[in-house]
Amino acid sequence: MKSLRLTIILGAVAVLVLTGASLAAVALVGGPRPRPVVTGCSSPSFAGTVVDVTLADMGRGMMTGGRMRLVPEVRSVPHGRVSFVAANRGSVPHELVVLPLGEGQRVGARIVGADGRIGEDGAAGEASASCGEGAGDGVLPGAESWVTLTLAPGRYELVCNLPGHYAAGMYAELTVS
Ligand SMILES: [Cu+2]
Repeated sequence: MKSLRLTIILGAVAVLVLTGASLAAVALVGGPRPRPVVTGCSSPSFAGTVVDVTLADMGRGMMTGGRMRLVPEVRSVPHGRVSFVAANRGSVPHELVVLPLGEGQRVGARIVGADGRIGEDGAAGEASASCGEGAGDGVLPGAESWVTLTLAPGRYELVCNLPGHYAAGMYAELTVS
């Protein structure tokens, strides 16, 4: 009897272990894939005007609903050479695109296409390379991207144009005086 009880206990332990292992396997294989996170990557230092831009979201699995943010550290800069440093503090890839604003045009008012993106015609430039300068495949969480542009006086809209991100709130105005 004693050995039978021991066998039952061992069997129960084995079932628990196997259940735990299969749950862990499901966590690894199924569900949202963990995004690569880059740490320790930062831009070089720039002479002249620098605009730090924070790219953020409210967490994994969130795509729309106005809960993504693009926040420049300053609202206005002098014209000429301006370096943008876009830091992704969110959990999904983001980017920074600099678009001129027309007379009377307001930020957040561009037409979003069926692909979830806005038009980028006339863009002054972008920072969308993880740990790099200029255009790329998107800035991974934890990474920075940077670009130096020569901007004429005017109003500009800073956006993230990954699908759905503009509609989710990733735009901000920057005045170049
Ligand atoms: Cu984004």
